[in-house]
Amino acid sequence: MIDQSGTVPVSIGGDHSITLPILRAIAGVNSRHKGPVGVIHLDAHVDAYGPVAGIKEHCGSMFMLALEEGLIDATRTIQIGIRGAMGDLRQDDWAHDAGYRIIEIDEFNDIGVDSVIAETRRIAGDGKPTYISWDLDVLDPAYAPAVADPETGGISINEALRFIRGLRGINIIGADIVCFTPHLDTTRITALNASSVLHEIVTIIADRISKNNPKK
Ligand SMILES: [Mn+2]
Repeated sequence: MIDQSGTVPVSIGGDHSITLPILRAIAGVNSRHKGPVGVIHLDAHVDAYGPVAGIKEHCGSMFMLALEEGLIDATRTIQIGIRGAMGDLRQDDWAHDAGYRIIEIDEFNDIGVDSVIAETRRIAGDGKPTYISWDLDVLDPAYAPAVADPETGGISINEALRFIRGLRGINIIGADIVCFTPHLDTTRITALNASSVLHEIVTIIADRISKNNPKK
């Protein structure tokens, strides 16, 4: 019902498992957008992992299950900032085999944020429904130490904000900002940067809506 009303859901907080029920609500065949959507996924981890301790739905499986459930379009899904410790040398194989465009942190640094923006716009497509899922651990712990799974060597907040501004015009149908752990945020820098990411995302959504609905 909320989806049918035309709502663009933007959430902040929670762990990454919240993405799957959001996508079920706004991206399934019964949704307003009627079928698989594109995803712009910022994260240190691909989160396309299989069951853990026998549990299928967990905070690192949503980009496996969402594709299996027909909620997302693999050819329109891009994962950016991937890095971090390998618990299993094959842990990212499923995401690669699925056909997601994966920009690991070394490629990000090699090509620079403007080229990452261009590649993201190419994958997302013009005017097509696209969801943003933003794990705060894509940021370097210098900018976001209070996250669930911190990984060194991430992007800067300046790169993050520039990246989001570069997405202006894309048809963003919803977004989440996840994995903030407030009790660890002793300096409040994570909250400051998370709210800045939120502000930029909401701004590009509002910009597109206002341009599509000009005042008479
Ligand atoms: Mn992560």
